Amino acid sequence: MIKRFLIIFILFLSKINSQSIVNERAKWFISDRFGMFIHWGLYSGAEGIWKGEKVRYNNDYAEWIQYRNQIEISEYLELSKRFDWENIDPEKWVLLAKKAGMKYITITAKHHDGFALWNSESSDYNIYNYSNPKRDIIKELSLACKKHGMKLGFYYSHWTDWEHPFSWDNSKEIYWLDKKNYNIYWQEKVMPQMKELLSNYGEISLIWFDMWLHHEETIVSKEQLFQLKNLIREMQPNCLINSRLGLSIDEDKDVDFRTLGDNQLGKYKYEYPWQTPATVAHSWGYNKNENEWKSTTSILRSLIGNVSLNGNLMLNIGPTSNGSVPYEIEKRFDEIGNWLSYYGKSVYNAGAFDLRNDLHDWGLTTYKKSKNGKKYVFLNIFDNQPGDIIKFTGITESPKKIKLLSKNSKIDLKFDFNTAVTSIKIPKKLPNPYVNVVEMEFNERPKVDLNLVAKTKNGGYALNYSNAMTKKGKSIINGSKRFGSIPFNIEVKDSLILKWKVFVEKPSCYSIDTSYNFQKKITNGYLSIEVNNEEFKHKLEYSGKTVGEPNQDWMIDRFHSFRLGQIKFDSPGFYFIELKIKANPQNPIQWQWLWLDEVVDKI
Ligand code: JFZ
Repeated sequence: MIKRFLIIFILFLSKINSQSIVNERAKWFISDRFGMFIHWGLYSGAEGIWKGEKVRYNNDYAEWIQYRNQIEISEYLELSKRFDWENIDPEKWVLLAKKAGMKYITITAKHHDGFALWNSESSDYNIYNYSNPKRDIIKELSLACKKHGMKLGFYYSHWTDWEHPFSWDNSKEIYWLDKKNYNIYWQEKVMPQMKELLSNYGEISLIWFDMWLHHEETIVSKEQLFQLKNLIREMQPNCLINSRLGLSIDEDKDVDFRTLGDNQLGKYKYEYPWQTPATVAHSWGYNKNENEWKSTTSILRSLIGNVSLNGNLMLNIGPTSNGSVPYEIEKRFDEIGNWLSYYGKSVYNAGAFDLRNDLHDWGLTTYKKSKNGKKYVFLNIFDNQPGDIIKFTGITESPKKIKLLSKNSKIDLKFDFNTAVTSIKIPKKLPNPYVNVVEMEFNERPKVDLNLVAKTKNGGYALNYSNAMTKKGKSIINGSKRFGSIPFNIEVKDSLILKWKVFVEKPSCYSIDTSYNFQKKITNGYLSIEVNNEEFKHKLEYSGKTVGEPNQDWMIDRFHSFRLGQIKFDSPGFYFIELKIKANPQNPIQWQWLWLDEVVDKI
């Protein structure tokens, strides 16, 4: 009896917390970290061009060409004749994913055009009827995935469908919107097709829905979404569902992972699983005019960046009408896979470390508890010229070992631990051209000091609003404006007190600068800094004006750097730096940062 009560109680707790924790079925997802997205369909045959005209609209997604260029269905179907049905081989996509170090694949089983990539019983508008020889791409892909141990997921456009007469196809907004008819589409296409996808292709790891608005802003009803969701839970209880299903967290606490906007990388740490869908260039479907390819380095940084915040990356391929993948993608995927084969330890099964992920200027940190019980902190070094010594600030106990990961073997690195800073000696020439990885080993999750600001490579401390340990007083946060010519700043109309903590390794001397915009010439406003019981008082000065952009006539307030003085740290240790800003509502100050720069003896 008590046992049963306990179980119910635990279930209850897990229910109310479910949006903040990882669902049991999502455990693989947060361990895999890296997946492949495939956008492939009739649109791939158009290649981003229709009757000589490029896909319309500034955001020229090639898979939207039917809608953007207003193509009739009968003509759209003609695209199937451009496909090289003999040569298309989904197994190649799986092998490419494997080679790239990806652990799961999500394919557009049905995109917005409504065209199914399998032999669908509920809609003739499917690939089986328009290929020769007849193909069921989803079947073939599912078999290839099974063969190669790859997890498989389906993108399914539930909300939008440009084929079904009663579905919502964007244009119908103007002419008619009818919930009753829409439900016919739902019951005779969406539900049965989903049933097919969940019945005939083995284990499905995730369903990736694509409604980026809350259902109340659309024609889809909450009931319809629950009907769909319940079907998945019933038929494949282990299958993950993403947040673009269209229900809010209040309505459904049980979405398995959050989908960020397209190519939107993570900014914050979440415990809850999340993922960025990303492209190598711009379009998702194949677009032959694509010209801006992200570099291997940039993709690796995106992947590591997401992992350092507990997120995933699902990187897209848009194969062509002969099934091949653009060279630019293949090349990068090879390079990424090669990198992951040596450095994947810092990505797979890894996640955020306790310290702020942007604490250091050499790169980002990831953390992992290994199967052997050891705890690893990985320094993913983005800087190609980090110098002879890399400093890691914030861990307050000595690592057991530090190694540089490399292609051939791990190289033991000499290091020196001092209270809160570990100085690691690294080779002059680092082994990898993209991102290098240093591994610190601990027996237990290391203790940290969350308040510290790390010293930059060039010897200074950059102190700002976001890395302050405490903030008191009222202020307004102003994002950057006018193309960034007006920088991010903190507006103070009364008073603001910020405090930072640093660790100083040796007796040293620092100059102190601060940057702000202040537009009064006469004032009693001031700014003061207290370090080490010494106070520097600075009367706010008029910072002037400047022209926002050469040869343009817009004047902007000038943000200017002022020297406040010099400070001496006589002994190594922790120091607090406190900044007080005193202004008044008539004379506000827009403040940016403090910069403490080590004064090195001139040669
Ligand atoms: C959608 C699709 O329209 C697109 O074709 C592609 O499949 C992509 C992965 O998803 O596009 C979106 C969806 C959501 C956002 C932006 C584009 N969003 O939330 O920023």
